Amino acid sequence: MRLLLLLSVFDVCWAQYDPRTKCGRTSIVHLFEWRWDDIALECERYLAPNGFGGVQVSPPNENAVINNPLRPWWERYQPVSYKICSRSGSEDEFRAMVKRCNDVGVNIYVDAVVNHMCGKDVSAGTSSTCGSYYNPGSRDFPAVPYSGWDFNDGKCQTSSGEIENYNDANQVRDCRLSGLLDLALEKDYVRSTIAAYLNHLISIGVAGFRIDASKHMWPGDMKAFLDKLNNLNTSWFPEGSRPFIYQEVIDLGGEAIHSSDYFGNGRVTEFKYGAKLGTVIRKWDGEKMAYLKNWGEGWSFMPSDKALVFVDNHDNQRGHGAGGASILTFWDARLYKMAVGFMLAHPYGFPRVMSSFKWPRYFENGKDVNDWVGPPNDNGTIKQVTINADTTCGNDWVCEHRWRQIRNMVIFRNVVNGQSLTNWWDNGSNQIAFGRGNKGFIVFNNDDWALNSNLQTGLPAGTYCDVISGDKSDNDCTGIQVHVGNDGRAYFSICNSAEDPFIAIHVNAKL
Ligand code: QV4
Ligand code: CA
Repeated sequence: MRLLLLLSVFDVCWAQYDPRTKCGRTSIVHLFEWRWDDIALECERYLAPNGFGGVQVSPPNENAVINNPLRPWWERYQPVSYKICSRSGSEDEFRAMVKRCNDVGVNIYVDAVVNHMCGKDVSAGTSSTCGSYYNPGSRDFPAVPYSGWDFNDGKCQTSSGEIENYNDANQVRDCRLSGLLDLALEKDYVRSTIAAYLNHLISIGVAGFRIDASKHMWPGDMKAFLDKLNNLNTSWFPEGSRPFIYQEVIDLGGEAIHSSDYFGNGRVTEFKYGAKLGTVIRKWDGEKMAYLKNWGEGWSFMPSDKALVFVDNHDNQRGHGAGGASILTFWDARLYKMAVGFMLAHPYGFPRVMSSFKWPRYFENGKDVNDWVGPPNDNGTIKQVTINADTTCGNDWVCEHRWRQIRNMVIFRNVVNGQSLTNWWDNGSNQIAFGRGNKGFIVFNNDDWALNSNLQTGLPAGTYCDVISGDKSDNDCTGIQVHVGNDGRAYFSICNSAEDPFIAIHVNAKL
């Protein structure tokens, strides 16, 4: 009995760090700006069958309609109310999506924008996704309701009222981030209002939250509203399940705010991950893949069980937020697949795969002047995600998560779940290989010459299908075959000019 009690306590204390994915699924995908109806379809037709654990959805609450520039993606980070009513759909459509995804074991995580409301200079009126009236000038948001009492104006010590110095923790939390009206989260009324919004989503069936701009809220204030959250809906989650929490905190070092300040509330986004991995795979600054041998805490990242990791996100794939020029995105497809493949094969952190839309990138003086462009749309209505005969997406949806190399590495991560990193090999340069116990093995060639090596895979003898160049279908491989001998060794040959210069095999892709 005592053991059971201990286990239950253990589970509770790890609860907010646990994504609570079903059936050993080990990653989530950010379906950025997708409509609720399309996400429901994707859960049923693609994400569940291919072992994705969940979806991060764009903010579902009512936001300001910005017309200059015309309907930018970032208008969804300017709340007007907590009504579930946005360009992705209505509350009914949101409810239907959550039910359909939960019913096939794909969790829904909501992007919660609760540090602020809309920009201070947005015009008053009813230009909002649900028609609610609001007046930023007088801090009046009757559809919540919030009034002047609920904002930080009096507390911020800078003359502009904006964050001016990221080395002053008080400014970072109590002043406006880019003119966004900053909520007074020390007030119980504000904490309770936010908790009510999140509890409404929990009652619908969501599994957890990405907390936007966490860096700009005091950890204690966040804990105050997080402690007010209900357990997850028992229609889909075990009794006593706590919502999964991951906090957006950009900490590349050198600032007053540290990721570790937020560890008590849940996981934290590790922005060093994508910035460093991009540098290594681009072979900038003398970095090389052989240095990935101690990837993770060895690179001064946060503890693995606190980290939410990703190669790129919706901000830094277009120059917003942090990560800089080294960030790899779908625009750099060949290197990007290697980076995402490495992330999904390596045991560090809990990974989020980015799924983007294409926009008309146009650089002037090194800056993409179209970084604001919103999702594919017809006169403001977000376009459907159409699926082509070759399973790729149409209507300018990139669907990286449907790229064979990425989809198969999501499956690889599920197959090797729980297995430690083994059999590391490298050539001292940019050819590396490693296994995950006796379940999977991966080899990369990022040098400018061929890789021809006989390596210890740790896998049982047999013929394996490479899941990067193809799939196992029926009892054949559509791509490269790898023959593992009784000694666990196999010969790998990867030409540096290969379309995808990496090979991955696992026990569920064995003939
Ligand atoms: C401008 C000026 C302000 C001025 C204001 C007057 O910059 O100085 O006071 O006008 O109204 C948009 C515009 C921005 C404009 C602002 C309105 O781009 O120019 O301010 O609206 O106030 C996204 C975009 C922002 C966008 C914001 C709100 O990235 O460009 O601002 O949405 O629409 C830091 C944070 C981190 C943050 C990151 C981008 O630590 O938390 O910056 N990342 C998250 C989200 C991100 C979102 C926000 C936070 C804000 O991932 O997508 O910003 O919710 O690193
Ligand atoms: Ca704040």
